[in-house]
Amino acid sequence: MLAARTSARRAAAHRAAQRSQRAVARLPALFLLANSYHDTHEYGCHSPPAPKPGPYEGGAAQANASLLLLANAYRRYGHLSSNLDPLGLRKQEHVEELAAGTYGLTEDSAEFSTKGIVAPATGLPPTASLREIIAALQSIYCEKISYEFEHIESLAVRRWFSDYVESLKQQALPERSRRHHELLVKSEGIEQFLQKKLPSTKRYGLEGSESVVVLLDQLMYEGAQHGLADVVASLSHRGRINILTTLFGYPLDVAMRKIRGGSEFPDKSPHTGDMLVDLSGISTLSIPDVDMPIEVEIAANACHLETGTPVGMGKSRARDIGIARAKSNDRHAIGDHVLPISVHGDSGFSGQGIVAESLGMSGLAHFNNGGTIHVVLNNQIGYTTPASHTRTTRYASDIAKFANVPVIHVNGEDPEDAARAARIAVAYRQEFRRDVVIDLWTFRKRGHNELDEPSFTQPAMYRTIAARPSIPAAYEERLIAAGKLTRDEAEAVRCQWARALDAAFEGSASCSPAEPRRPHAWSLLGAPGDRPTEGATGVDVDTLFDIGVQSVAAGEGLRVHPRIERFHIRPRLKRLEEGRGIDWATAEALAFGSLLREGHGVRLCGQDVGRGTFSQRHAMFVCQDTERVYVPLNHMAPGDGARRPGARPQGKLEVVNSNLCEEAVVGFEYGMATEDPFTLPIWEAQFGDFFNNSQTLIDAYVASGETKWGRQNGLVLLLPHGFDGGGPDHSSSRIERHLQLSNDPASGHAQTMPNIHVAYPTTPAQFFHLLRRQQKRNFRRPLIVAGPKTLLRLASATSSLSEMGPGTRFQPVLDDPTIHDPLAVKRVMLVSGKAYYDLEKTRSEHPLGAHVAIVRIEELAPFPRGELYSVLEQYANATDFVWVQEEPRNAGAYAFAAPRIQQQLPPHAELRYVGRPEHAAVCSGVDAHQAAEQAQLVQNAFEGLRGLVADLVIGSISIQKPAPSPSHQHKQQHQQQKPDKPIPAALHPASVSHRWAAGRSIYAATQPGDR
Ligand SMILES: Cc1ncc(C[n+]2csc(CCOP(=O)(O)OP(=O)(O)O)c2C)c(N)n1
Repeated sequence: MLAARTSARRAAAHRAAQRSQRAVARLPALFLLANSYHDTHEYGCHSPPAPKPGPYEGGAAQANASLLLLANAYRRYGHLSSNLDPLGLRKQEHVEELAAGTYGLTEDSAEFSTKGIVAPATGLPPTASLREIIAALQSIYCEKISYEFEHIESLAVRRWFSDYVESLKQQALPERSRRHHELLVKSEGIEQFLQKKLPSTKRYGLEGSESVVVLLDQLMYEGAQHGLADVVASLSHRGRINILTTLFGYPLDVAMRKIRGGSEFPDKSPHTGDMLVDLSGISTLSIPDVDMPIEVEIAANACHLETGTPVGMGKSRARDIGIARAKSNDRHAIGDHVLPISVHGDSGFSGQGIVAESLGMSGLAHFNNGGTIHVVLNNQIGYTTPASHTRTTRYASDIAKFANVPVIHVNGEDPEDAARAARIAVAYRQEFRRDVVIDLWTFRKRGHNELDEPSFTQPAMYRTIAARPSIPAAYEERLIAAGKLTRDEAEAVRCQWARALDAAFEGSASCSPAEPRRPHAWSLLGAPGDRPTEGATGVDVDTLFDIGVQSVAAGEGLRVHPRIERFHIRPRLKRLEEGRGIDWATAEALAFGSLLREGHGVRLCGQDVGRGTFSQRHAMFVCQDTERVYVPLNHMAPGDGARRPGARPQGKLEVVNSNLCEEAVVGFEYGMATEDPFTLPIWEAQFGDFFNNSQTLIDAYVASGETKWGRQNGLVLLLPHGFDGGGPDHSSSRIERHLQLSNDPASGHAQTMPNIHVAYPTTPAQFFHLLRRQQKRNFRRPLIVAGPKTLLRLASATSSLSEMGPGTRFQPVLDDPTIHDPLAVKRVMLVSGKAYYDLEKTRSEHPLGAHVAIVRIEELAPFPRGELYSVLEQYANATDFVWVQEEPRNAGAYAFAAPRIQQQLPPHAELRYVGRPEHAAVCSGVDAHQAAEQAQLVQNAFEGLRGLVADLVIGSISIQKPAPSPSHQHKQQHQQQKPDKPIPAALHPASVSHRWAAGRSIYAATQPGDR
């Protein structure tokens, strides 16, 4: 009955797919839709339409062409003549282009019409003298705030910018000077307090740059005026502790506890914490003059400068989309809900390539977050290196210009100017949903840290700094002089803050930090410390069939490339029909599709992932007539589960063909992964080894983020791996490096909190389960997969649908399925990944093949001790255990796996190595050499079998029982838990052992001690 229903459903699904393909063939190109995949709001890329310039009011300007040239020169070059340096060391320049005479204009020229020359709201009358016009342009473009926007291609954007800033002077900004004053007092106060109490602590203080606190506060204020109640900020080290406590609500007592050497986590927390200058957190702020609470997350970041930039950008994108989803905001445009802010140092911003990478992708579909506001905290020095040596360019911010990003330069001397810069930046961001940079010029009062002596290297600069009042003090005096504040009021603010600091210092000795708050969606998963749970990941076979068919169903009117039809669609349908021969790409599609059906999202990102590096995936079809992009899995009919009460709506597959970049992209994906646990986040390297361009992100975020910061992430790194003639730099995903990141203890004790999974699966079904397991458990953990290349099309590397069916799950160790008599096995080959298929082929043709078991370790970290033990114990007569790998000995999994395997072997057995010797390059770049090496290593793996098999007979004659070695005791305990199982002979030292000759192993029957 069931079988009949199943086959009827299969037939129906198949017919539907065929119908849709026939429909495609019939449809004339005329009916085809425009390409909308990349900019639909469901992927958060619904941006406002490209700006168009308004009508040109140039009638009068044409009459005054010289005057227009002058006005435009101010827009382009005004910044060169502006007053940006609070130290006064950088002098305002004389700029030829800003001289009226350059355009033949003289002081006594007649009155000019200002229409079409400057923005109407400049405050200039309709006609004005040259002197008045120049004065207005000077005050707009050449004072303590100036701009660079003339490099932007769009005339509409340039015109918007000049109109906005030319009108701003006339706008009465909301009076917030008391708020600015309070923040400056706090910012200065905490530095002075810490300098007095803990003078030997390196805090990388904010003195000299306090106005950044005002700037950030004003950004949030301005954002709130646009309805932005969420902020995701990434900060640099400079003044971080100051900014966190004075502005972002980080508990003062916890900060003091940390400064005094304590942890930012509760006492028994498993998290190890981070440096003082990398603290992070989530808080809800109540900001004066803002009538809604603001949710702020300071994203966790590593000390590696600027690596937090793309992380924050990714996080804010995921949060923005998440909020829109939660609010069922169908008209959501990216950036509607979240204000992303990124604070940088001047040397870091200009020096670190990841900044350019991040800016370069900021405007791309699938990476857009609605615009990040970048603040360059430009204290004009990096460590001991002056600005003149940190960059070739004039400004620290210059790198932003290549990405069409406008720059607002502002002198940090006057916090009111900083606030003004914030207003412009937020207005721009809201108008165009693009990044913008504020270059805030400040200084650094002390050394790089408080223990450094800055005058060793910058004596003149530091004489100037010592001679000037602090920025907060100077501002206070100005406010008092202007009658906006009394001395008593200023003193009251100071005293109140001093009391708070004293109390926090006292309290820091006994305070107990709370577990860090988690982004909202994470509360649906297990809390830290909860028991990890995970179950079977198999899926009903009919459902898989249905998903598989739909994964290649082209949309109406879409003409698929005939070769895709022939080599991808038809074979997939045929294999699904047969229920076997399922290849990797199909298994992957089944994993994706089943997760989507269950309400998870999937984001697949990397270079050319839509088609797949090896032209295997075709997750997106491109219409051959219109180039319309179509992702079949996003058009699946809902499954039965969708009808269940409370079922989540079907998820979406976001296929992200990224720009040619690894570091910032991995950072971005990590940021998204830490925000949204219900989207499977995958980054695929074009070839496995290209991951190492993003090594910092993998070391310091993906692999260690949970340990340091208590923030989980389930990022999957798919790294094509395998020695198949691709050359030294296309062959290895450097498994050894990922294994080195694993916290799996070599001691053999199970790790309660593994930090990453590293897998090298050999079948599509295993890959399917690995992907599904990521989402189907109550926690999230990174997964690094050494992925297939040649295996993608290897007929023997396929699976049946039933291997993905109900009750099935990922197997960390795959026993040899061909062994009928385990006691006949003399040699156990242990292998991970692709080499299995070479060995298996040789073994199947070898006359003594029945005496060799090939055991696959599919998951290397955490190391599957128990599973391996259970497999090995069957091979009671095996005396020869060989690790076989195609990587050189100084690479691959050998160094990691060998000691862990050794613990599972009989006491006198020693794991042998067969593989390439140590080598500097991954492998030979000469195809013939590489192929010969590969053949040789397989041959080596089968050497000496004859002698071993002879041992089988001798070994069965005499078996002695030795005293258990300490390393073997836990195995015996393991045995004791299963009293009815006979102790296998292989666990006792056989009377047979190996003898090693120079450089080569020889196998012979020997007595113990004869080695
Ligand atoms: C990738 C990286 N390289 C080097 C360092 C060491 N380092 C820490 S701060 C710093 C100077 C940073 O200067 P800048 O970006 O101008 O920030 P500032 O300290 O002046 O605020 C350096 C070189 C680092 N943390 N990360």
